[in-house]
Amino acid sequence: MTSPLHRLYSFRRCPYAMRARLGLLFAELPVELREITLKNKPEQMLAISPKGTVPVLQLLDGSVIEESIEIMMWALEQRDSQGLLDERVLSQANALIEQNDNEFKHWLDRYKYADRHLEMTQTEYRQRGEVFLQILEQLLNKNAYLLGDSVTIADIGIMPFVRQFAHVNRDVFYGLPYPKLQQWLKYWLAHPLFIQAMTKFQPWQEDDDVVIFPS
Ligand SMILES: N[C@@H](CCC(=O)N[C@@H](CS)C(=O)NCC(=O)O)C(=O)O
Repeated sequence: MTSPLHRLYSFRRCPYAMRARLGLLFAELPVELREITLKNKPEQMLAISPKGTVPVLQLLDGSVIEESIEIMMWALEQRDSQGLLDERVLSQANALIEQNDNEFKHWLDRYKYADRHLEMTQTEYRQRGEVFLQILEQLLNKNAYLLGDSVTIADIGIMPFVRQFAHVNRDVFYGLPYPKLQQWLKYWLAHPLFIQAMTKFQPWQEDDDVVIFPS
């Protein structure tokens, strides 16, 4: 008999869910994973988190964490052998993640779906997004990671969104004058924990056996 685990509702391609999975992996905290599709959310997930976004972490004590940043924080508060929550940079990390989620994500969505937002051209949307990329490039000019010589919550919290931006058009992205950021992204794309975070799972169905992540 294996003991029960905390349960994560996740969606492989969602950048918020990616950061939550990365947080759990860095915390070395296995969970029961329920892969969902956004078009067909399980009623069990909606019952505990009616706002209907992923990721959602249901703890064994029944409490629910339904914001990706809080899932990362909670996981790393359990175990943080690599110091991702380094107190010296935590407020800076939070500010950078907030800027990612509030400003950069706004322009990223419009850059990605420019055909649905005709107020500006795709190039203009990309350039608005690049303001944040320039901030990241400046930080990476100083250090290998965003906030110093070692990984922090800022790197794993922001990386999935830069990946999404890059993947709108890889040729364009790798042609931009952000060599440090390009190197940083490539490092993360090849990182064993990111590769693990991107494992494919079939959408969960009620009668399925428990899926453990990482498997
Ligand atoms: N603030 C939330 C945002 C999560 C979010 O928006 N996730 C998207 C998928 S990437 C979602 O579930 N959207 C609901 C939908 O499209 O129905 C968090 O950080 O966890």
